[in-house]
Amino acid sequence: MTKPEIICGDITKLDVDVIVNAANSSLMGGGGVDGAIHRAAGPQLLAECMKIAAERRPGSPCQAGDAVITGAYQLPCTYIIHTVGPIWQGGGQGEAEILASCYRKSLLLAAKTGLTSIAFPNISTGIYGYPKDKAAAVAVESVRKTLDETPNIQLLLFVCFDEENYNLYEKELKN
Ligand code: AR6
Repeated sequence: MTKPEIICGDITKLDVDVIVNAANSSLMGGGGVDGAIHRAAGPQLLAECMKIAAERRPGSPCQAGDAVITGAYQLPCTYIIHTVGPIWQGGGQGEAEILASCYRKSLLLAAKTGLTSIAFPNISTGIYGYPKDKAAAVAVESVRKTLDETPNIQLLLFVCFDEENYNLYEKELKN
């Protein structure tokens, strides 16, 4: 079975089949990794997101824990999966289940699309305030469980933007 790997760096630079975006429910872009992805992909990405949003639930086109796929336009990868992580509210509002669902649904969507390589950022650990140690544990557990069901996925990267996250993932993956 594929073993998740970790790297440090900017997810927008990766030449994998699909990178995952830590988006918000509007799918209209934002700060953090979402802003970096939209800037690097170019305005056609927002145009596709607007089209998807118009076809889905008004006001909240992508619920927390859900995932949608688009093209990647100017990025070196081929697709982008946009998933919406939970906003940390202390841990009693189902945050762990929602975060696990982001990783699981993104991976299943990549596999269903026939893709073989995927890169994840550390969803919810920036603007959404999820404690990094807890988020790393949820992410690793969720992808390990889901990889059993996605034999076509040959490369899964956790892309860490800071050393703290890199060290936390390194520890989790050793367990
Ligand atoms: N490559 C890889 N990781 C990155 C990059 C990058 N280029 N830039 C930031 N990160 P965040 P969230 C890391 O805040 O917490 C947006 O406004 C960052 O260091 O991007 O899920 C959305 O529209 C952190 O570890 O996403 C939502 O409104 C991780 O990516 C909201 O932020 C996630 O941080 C989502 O918040």
